Amino acid sequence: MSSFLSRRAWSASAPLCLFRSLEEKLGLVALAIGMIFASAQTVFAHDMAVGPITVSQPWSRATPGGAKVAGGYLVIRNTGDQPDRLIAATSGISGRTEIHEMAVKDGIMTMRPLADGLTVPAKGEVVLKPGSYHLMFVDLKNGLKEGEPFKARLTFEKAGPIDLTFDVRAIGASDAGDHMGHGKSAGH
Ligand SMILES: [Cu+2]
Repeated sequence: MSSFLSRRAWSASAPLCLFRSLEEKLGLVALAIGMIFASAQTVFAHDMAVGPITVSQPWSRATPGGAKVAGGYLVIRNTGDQPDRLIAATSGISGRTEIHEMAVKDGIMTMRPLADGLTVPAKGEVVLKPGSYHLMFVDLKNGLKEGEPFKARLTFEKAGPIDLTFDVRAIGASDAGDHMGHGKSAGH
């Protein structure tokens, strides 16, 4: 820090061209830092768009040994004037991929497949998250490991297919409602 301050003091008394050169260097450093952050966001966010539909932050979590199901979470935004509908999902990691909702029934949190898909309102969004709407990867071929992303495809009734990369977070990236609901679903 002290060397930086003395350098600033030195350059202030130096010819203008030297001072400008230092400013340009600082500017380049700032640009480089900005580019690192921008590319990091691109790598981690995995936002994808098709038509008026944008899907952001797809994530799942690592599964304990022998687990046969995993949840998938993301945000779907629709900037269009018409509602659209998520009608199907597929992934290489599972035998099938379902669209689920969770609800309290007779005081117990349960989940069920949405036979008609999930509507995304015009100029609106739907959040798939633990304890709420989610994708369910059923009949997992291998366990999911933290830090090992996987690909999946969502299909919208109007916008069509959209390919996504899901980040896999730690097993602990969970909430109680979600965990309980999956435990109850012996049918899976
Ligand atoms: Cu489910």
